[in-house]
Amino acid sequence: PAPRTVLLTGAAGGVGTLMRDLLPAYGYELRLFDVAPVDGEPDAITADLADKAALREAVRGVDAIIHLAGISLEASFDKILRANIEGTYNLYEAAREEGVRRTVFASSNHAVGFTPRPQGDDPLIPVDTPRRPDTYYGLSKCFGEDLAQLYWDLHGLETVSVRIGSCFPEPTTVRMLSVWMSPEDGARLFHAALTAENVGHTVVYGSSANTRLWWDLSSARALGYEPRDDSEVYAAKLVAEQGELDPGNPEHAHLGGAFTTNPPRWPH
Ligand code: NAI
Ligand code: 15L
Repeated sequence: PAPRTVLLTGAAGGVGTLMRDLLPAYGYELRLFDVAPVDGEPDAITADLADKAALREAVRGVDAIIHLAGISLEASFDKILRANIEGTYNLYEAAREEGVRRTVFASSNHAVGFTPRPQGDDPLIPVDTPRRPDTYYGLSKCFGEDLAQLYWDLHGLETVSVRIGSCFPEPTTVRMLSVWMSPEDGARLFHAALTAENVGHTVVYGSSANTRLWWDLSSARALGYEPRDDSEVYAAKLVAEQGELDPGNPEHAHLGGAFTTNPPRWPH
């Protein structure tokens, strides 16, 4: 049966807030989890991914998990280790103990951020391109994908790892014209990832059907995902303001953009 009750970790964050608005229309009842309070949601669970007892209680009885919580930019290895590596392990252990059989893991393009970006007629980047993390942050997403594979092979827990490009209401840079995932397409993709059958551990890129796309969406489409948005409607304005990407600029040479040169840092 299709999942109905879904634990949303990272519910207070940017993507979490967008998905709280969009996913209920697909019929999901969301249980919310975040270390930060969730605005206007007194029933949200306020706890850290380090709190194993809170996690165990949070996953009890849910049909599936969307795991967004964690540090979403570059930070010291110690911080990444605690929140993203140990935190994701703690969540999967809780899911195993409570028998939650499907997770959607928010991976990131930064797991493969040092992959040269396609130019001209170059082929799109496939999901099985070698991992080339651009930061400790990207490295933690590689760990999450491998943990998901292990928990499928060893314990039969299924995961769709979504290497999200940039999920924001609108693209704000020329790079984002290639990697943008509209919030509405994000909800379509998470819904497909929650409901597709026999996913084992599947890795997909998460973006809209952008004219300037850099990677191959076929594994996402195979789940039933049909993106409807294309960032190209924002292209004229952004290119007029910022110019086209300069292939001679190291920041623009790889998928990860500024994460490969001067990564934005977690402020907390
Ligand atoms: P965000 O930084 O806005 O939200 C992350 C949330 O996780 C925050 O509300 C924070 O309080 C919570 N959190 C952090 N550490 C925690 C811990 N130890 N225990 C419990 N909660 C904790 O990030 P955003 O943009 O919403 O991203 C969500 C997820 O998607 C992240 O895992 C991020 O790495 C991933 N992602 C997002 C992309 C995007 O375009 N927004 C692109 C690629 C991946
Ligand atoms: C990410 O992984 C970050 O969490 C998000 O804030 C954006 O920077 C995004 O990648 C991106 O590559 O634009």
